[in-house]
Amino acid sequence: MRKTQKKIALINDFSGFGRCSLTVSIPIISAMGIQCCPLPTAVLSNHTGYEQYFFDDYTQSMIPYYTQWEHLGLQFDGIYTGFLGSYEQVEIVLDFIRRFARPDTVVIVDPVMGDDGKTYDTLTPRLCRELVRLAQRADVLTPNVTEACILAGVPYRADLCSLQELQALAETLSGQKEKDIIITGVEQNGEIGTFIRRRSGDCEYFSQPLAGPRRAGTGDVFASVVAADAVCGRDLRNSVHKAAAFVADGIRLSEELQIPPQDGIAFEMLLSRLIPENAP
Ligand code: PXL
Repeated sequence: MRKTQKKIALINDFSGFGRCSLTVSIPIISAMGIQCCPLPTAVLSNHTGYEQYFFDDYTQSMIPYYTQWEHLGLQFDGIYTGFLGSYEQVEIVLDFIRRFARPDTVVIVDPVMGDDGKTYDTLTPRLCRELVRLAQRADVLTPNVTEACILAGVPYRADLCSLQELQALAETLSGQKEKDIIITGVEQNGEIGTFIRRRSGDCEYFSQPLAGPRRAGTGDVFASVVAADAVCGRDLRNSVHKAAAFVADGIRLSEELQIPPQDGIAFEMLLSRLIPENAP
């Protein structure tokens, strides 16, 4: 059979420091053998978890930017969306999907909204409502517990971790369109868990010991591994285990290197682990 390479559009912000969004997704997904085509939503000096940051909203540039891609006749095997800089960007992303997705294109939506029960600075109520709409379009949805609660319209609780509650949350999120839902960052008894609800309705939960304190960009590292595997049609369960193990190893290494939690996961030295065994 002829060898081909998959291509993914990454709709996310470019933060120059702090290891999140594009600076995490591009190296990880590239190491997994996929061609990455970034469409920036904003340019930041550093992510919004720091006290101060420069923020340049890219809303007005996105359509002219991808119109050129249309002239090039581009189509994508995957479209992965993360941090959006304004509520208007949701309609832009939905337009992008209409223009660049084939029927078999996998749409991965990481609904970047907040963590630990708190929302990020840039999440306005309007953006929040629009992200609920975008989440409905996903084939693969990767919220953390905070984001899952916001999307489902239920109050966040740090101890929201029973299987019944997670199942009910995921069921609400599955909405009208079948999708795989992965709820990350379920913390209980010193473990960190992941709840999976497949598009078939089958559910699964697994957890592993906490590798260290929470870090910035963890969700981006996790979703990048899952997105790369989803585009390649790999089994969801395996890729979720792979992503969780990679995040845990990254957290352990970052602790060893004494990297401040705000500066993200030092994944760079671990990238070679993600290169597929059958790589040329
Ligand atoms: O990791 C999520 C994320 C992405 N992009 C920006 C952020 C954050 C979290 O703080 O600030 C700009």
